[in-house]
Amino acid sequence: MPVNFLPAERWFGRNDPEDGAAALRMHHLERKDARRGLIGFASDAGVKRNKGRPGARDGPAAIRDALTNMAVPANQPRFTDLGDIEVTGDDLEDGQAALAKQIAEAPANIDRLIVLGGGHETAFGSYSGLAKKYPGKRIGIINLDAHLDLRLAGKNGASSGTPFAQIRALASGSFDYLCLGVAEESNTQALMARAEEWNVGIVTDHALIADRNAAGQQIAALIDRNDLVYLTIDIDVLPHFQAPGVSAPAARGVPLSTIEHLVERIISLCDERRTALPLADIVELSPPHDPQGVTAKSAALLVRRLLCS
Ligand SMILES: [Mn+2]
Repeated sequence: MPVNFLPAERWFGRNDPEDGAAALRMHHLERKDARRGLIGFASDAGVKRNKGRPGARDGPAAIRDALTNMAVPANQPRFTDLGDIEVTGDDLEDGQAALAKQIAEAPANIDRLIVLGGGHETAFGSYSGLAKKYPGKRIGIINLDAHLDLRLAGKNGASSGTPFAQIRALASGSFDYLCLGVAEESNTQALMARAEEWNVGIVTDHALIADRNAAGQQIAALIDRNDLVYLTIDIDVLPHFQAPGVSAPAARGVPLSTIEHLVERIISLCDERRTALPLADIVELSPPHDPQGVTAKSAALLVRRLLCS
């Protein structure tokens, strides 16, 4: 079977009963019928087609491992682990379709689902599922990424570099895309010109390093003009010392504290303006290139923030 569905394994981790009932860690929150959900997309197909170094397939397991023992803040919602979609070969399109189906058919009580990638090809499955689940709703996309990922599918087909061009084709007239953390040297002039032609909002890594609120107005405007926000985080937006384990490490990058601030701002602005944030994903973690587990920990911090708010 080229695309497999792997049911969730039991969560386990450290227990500190001597510290009392409030000594909760993330693994204590996992149960059925919760408000928050996790699903993995264990795929290397998109990164391989994009000529990157493989390893993203092991991302979901590594993020769960890094998350399990993190401490839980007060009054936290529970979460449900929905298991993994596993793409074993080059069956990217079938894998994306399977992910979209799981998202569209996720239990109705889940108000926010976090997808653990996989390469950035995860995003096409994520968006497709969200669009299927909420037909007719205006979906605004916020991508935290060094790369625009707006390349056109060439003879090798879709990849981890093409998801937002594919999403635009699917969304036809309603494509609304804001990319935060764009690195000048990581995007050709062809992509920058395409972004301009397609009205893509861009805030560069330099702008966010100089002022962590540099994207504030663009984020607020996108949230105001849409019914739903889909947040996608490419962990290669971080500097190499906070995310060495990615297909393409960044020499500069936007610091984790700034990315955490952006995620927090997006969550709280969505709450304030009553725009839903039903779906987020975190992609491009490559555990074979992450011997110290730093990248997995950076990713898990962001997942925790999305689950615990
Ligand atoms: Mn990307």
